[in-house]
Amino acid sequence: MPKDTLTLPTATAFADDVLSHLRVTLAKRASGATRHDWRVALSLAIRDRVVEPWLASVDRTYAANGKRVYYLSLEFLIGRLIEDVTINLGLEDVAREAMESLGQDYQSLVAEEPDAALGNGGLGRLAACFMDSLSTLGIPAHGYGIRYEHGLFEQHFKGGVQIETAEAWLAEHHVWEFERPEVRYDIGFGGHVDYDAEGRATWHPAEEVIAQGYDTPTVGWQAAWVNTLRLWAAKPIVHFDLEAFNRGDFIGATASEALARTLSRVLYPDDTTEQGRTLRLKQEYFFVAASLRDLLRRHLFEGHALSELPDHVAIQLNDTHPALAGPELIRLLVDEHGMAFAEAMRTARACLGYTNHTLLPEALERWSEGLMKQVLPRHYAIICLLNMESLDETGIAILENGSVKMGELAFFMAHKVNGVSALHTELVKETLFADLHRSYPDRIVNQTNGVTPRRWIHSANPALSSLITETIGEGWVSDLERLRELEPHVGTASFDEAFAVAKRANKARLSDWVARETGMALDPDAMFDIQIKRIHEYKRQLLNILETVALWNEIRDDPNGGWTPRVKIFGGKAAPGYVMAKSIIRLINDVAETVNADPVTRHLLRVVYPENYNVSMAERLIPACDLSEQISTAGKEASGTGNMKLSLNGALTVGTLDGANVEIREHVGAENFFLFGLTADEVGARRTRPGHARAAIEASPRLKRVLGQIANGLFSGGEARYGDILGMLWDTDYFLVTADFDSYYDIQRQIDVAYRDRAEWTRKAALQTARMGWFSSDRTIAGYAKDIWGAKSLL
Ligand code: 26Q
Repeated sequence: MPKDTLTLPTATAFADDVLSHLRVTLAKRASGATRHDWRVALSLAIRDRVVEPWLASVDRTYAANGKRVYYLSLEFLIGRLIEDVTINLGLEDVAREAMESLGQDYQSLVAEEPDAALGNGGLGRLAACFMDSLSTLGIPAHGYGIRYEHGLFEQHFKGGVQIETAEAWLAEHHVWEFERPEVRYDIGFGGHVDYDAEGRATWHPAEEVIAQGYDTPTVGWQAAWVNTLRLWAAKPIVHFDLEAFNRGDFIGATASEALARTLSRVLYPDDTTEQGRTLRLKQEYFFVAASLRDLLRRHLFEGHALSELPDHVAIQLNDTHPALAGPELIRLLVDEHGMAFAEAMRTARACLGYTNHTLLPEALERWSEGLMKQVLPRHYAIICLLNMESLDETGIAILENGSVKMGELAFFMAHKVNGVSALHTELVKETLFADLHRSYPDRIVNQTNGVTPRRWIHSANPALSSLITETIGEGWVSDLERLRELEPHVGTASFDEAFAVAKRANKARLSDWVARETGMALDPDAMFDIQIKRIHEYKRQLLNILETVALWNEIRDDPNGGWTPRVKIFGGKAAPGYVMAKSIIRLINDVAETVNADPVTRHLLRVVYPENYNVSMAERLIPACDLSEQISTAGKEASGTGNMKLSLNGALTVGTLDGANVEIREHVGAENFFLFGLTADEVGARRTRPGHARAAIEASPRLKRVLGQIANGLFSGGEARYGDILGMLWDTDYFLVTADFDSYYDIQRQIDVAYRDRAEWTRKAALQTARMGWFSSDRTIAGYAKDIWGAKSLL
């Protein structure tokens, strides 16, 4: 890597770069510049320094003539970029000083950048961490996705109820992307298929749009390598059909425009609404088709034969959302390049890998055969052939009851299928794909998730990061297992005190923010107990808030009982169509209002639920956490990645034996993990016991009292507002909130006691950081590269 690109400019030189962009790019004088102008000029000055290492990485990739990784994902939950890129460039001190010299507050400018929220949650954020690690490891890679005009909706609370408004990150110029007007592909939909005398198929789509590429560089640690995130925007095929317009055909003139405008308009917040499902299928095909054509063009441009595709191309499918890549790659090879079907199938399979992220039946994608045939007639025919191949090879169908099972399709078309934690992978083998696993016993592998240390500790937690560097030196940011070197220091007075000071400072900083945002004053010495993630029944925010009410009751019964002061912090959005999740949000807000107003308990218990949880809020909350809530029904959380970020930053976990919690507990030590609840096996057995929920409530006076208070409207001004939640808990309780309640309440009281021994708690907290190094996404990506992709680092 050309070292000179990392040579840092002086603050004066960098300030000149910023001023130059202000004048030359934005045509503004410093005297007339808005804060937005300053931020754009700063970003461009930073971006300038990415270009050389980026071009150098491209050159080296072509020269090496090896394998490229293509990560296909409908979501990339990136967050803000100024700080991320600055830190990877080692430029943060220079940039800060330069902006101060220009009379601008660097920190607040950085905080005004809108989040790129092109994802819903874990799956999307994982894709962003993976891009970071691919670059840090120097593995040539492209991320491919959609350039949504509107990312995940913004969440507001009105009377405690979630209201959604459109997010508009592209409303202002997005400085990090490079528009590529020359990278365009026509993408077709609908129509019919013709066959010639040799049985060769030609698809004649009824409508077409253009996919146009926009590239964002993804900068690795110290800019030693830079990869590309290429996002596709839909554009109309003809800007305007003047002829049709002149004929008076005003509708026809805009048909392609209408489709193009909607295709990349908005990120789907979930799969709970039937509405707009056709559009979702079109989005999936749109970005898969553009990406495959792009990578085939590159492959052929390099002079390789199509039979060599698997030597140069590894395509990873982030869940089934891009599973049409299988049939589309076969279509391109057979229909457009004349390859025989059997060879095309073998070739495609050798390129493809599929990552499963969920066992929840409702989250498994199925498309009706009718819709598939209508939107993608040629692909439907190919899927029918694959269905026959699958039945022949394994006896397992891809088509069932009139629908295309995307999981089975992805599995059949991939040479490797992976789960995202050890437990999840075993459950994938035993349940979801048990039959397929018997037919292909070597296909399923595990790759436990990880998180990028650059964003999730080095950048988000400067206080802890400095302490680590002072203690073990540089190097740990790109080699996180070196955190183990902290262990001999843990338990020494000087290190533990410094660790406690850093945590206390982070909590004070969060308290200031909460005061600004909500007007509520928090005590930074209270335990900060945090649950941040999408709101879902299986994640059991309900269990947490019911326990909060039970605790409130006990404190009121005995206000001088030596209670440990706690702040319960919630963050997360519910899918707009997910009625029960929205009800849970309202209950949390209702409980917060009552509890926070109680003069008897307010110094001992607070409930905080800031609006609009996103990546940037996560970066604020995670460094300030004492207790991390990972309390999903065992067997339901595929992995979790928030659990890793919180523990890495020195939070202790209260959790079930679910997802990656199992492995986190193994790494940090069982004595440093607060375990409770039924195991995945026990959950299965309990659920089938008739009347299990009613029996559990009757057996727990504490829980019954809480449910009675909710039923009586104690938190809703006397109004019966929560019949849905109460009915669900008494009669079904699929996620076993009632079964785990007592176990959860009891462990929380043990946690209260543990927190009061401040020295011992700090020691355990520091051990988390020292022992969590394995959960770096660098380790995860190295695993994919070795076990699935056969890809090499070019560093
Ligand atoms: C499907 C069909 C139609 C519309 C939307 C969807 C859809 C969208 C997003 C289905 C699923 C998702 C997201 C899933 C997800 O985030 N899963 C999480 O992935 C993380 C990374 O592996 C894991 O850590 C989490 O455990 C898992 O829940």
